[in-house]
Amino acid sequence: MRTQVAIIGAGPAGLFLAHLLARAGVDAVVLERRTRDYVEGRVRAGVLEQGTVALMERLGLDARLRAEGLVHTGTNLAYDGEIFRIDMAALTGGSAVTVYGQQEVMRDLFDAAESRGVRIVFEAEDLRLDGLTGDRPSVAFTRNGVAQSLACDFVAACDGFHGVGRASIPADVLKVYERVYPFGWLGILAEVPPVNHELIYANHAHGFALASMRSPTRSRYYVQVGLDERIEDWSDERFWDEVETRLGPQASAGLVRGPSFEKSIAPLRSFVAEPMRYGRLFLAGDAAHIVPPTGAKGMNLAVSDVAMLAEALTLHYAERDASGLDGYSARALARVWKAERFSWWFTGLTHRFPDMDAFARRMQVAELAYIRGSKAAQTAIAENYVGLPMGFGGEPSNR
Ligand code: RFL
Ligand code: PHB
Repeated sequence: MRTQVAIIGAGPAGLFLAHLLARAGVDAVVLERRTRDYVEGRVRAGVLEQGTVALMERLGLDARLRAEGLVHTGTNLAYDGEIFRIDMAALTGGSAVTVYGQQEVMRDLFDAAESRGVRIVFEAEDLRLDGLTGDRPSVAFTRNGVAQSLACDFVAACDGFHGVGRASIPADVLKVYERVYPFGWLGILAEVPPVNHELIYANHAHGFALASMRSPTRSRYYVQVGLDERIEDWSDERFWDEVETRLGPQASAGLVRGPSFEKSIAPLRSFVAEPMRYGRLFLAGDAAHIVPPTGAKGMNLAVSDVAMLAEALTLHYAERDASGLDGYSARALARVWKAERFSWWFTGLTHRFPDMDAFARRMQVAELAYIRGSKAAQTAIAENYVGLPMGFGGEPSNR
């Protein structure tokens, strides 16, 4: 088999890249280890930046998003029983985020794949990358026990944090920056109406809580838990009690409880690998960087990476101009680091750290009180939360 761009991984990074390349007439094949059902079934991101929405629109994949996505012009912070709203639209000249689950995004991308000529090979196992520093890289894999090889010009590693892409780069070439947080998020989905029409991020002495949603009838809640916590010890009742306590009486007024149908714990990490290129291999999305979910940035960063990578590959094939590919890593990382900073900062503002003393907690509360009274501070949050520019057309140009 031969193609121009071998894409490893059919998550958001891989599939957005495949659609962008198909639209530009660049030949690509996506190799995914799992099945479509598995990839689509993973409950993950919920908040789309305006740039991600703009990209869905550019690809003509926004019909369901427009019909079912929930546009949020504001978000809310709660602490010590108080709650206040950040009017993102007013502070950013009209920008907003859209609540539309990663599962829905994946479904839209998969549904349109065949008619757009996006080729995906599922259950491609034991993948190995060869010849990355030469002119003729290739990807070896097995499918149904049969060894296969895909020759290509470039490899795009969109294979997530545990993928083979980053692992194929010699350790002395990569510089890794990492912070592992001493807690995780326990999240549930429940078929109950959300407690509020917008998200609520809560800082409580017990720890962080987040009230989010997937639709007017489906809620997503998270509470910060220690890394030693076990899901079995969290009955629904215990979870709801904790959410109610942490949101506080004002924010939790009207909380509707119900049985959870998904419950999982995710650890929190900040991670960046530099550079995002090695020879003919390019890293994109979680393969190159991880953010704690507090800023709702992970999937959106995967999208901004591949928007830049698609542009660079298109320039290469259309005009034999390598400047985009040569500049990709630096350009992508410039945006990645800003999202890393916001996600790290917002995590520090809202979570309880094990080594926190009374002073440190007072500092958090003082910062929240300051934000509550400061338009400048709220503007800084709003412009980061709706998403810094992704660097392609179709976005509001107010930032
Ligand atoms: P993915 O989604 O991990 O996809 C990688 C794909 O590569 C495949 N793969 C391989 N295929 C072939 N051979 C191999 N050797 C392979 N190794 C791996 C995998 O099977 C998989 O299909 O990475 P990608 O595309 O970079 O996308 C990243 C996003 O999925 C991730 O950043 C977000 O889910 C993060 N995230 C959030 N992001 C947001 O933008 N907004 C949010 O509100 C948000 N909330 C969240 C989140 C992530 C969470 N968890 C569970 C980590 C909330 C949570 C709880
Ligand atoms: C979600 O709805 O899953 C969600 C929302 C906001 C975040 C993280 C996750 O910051």
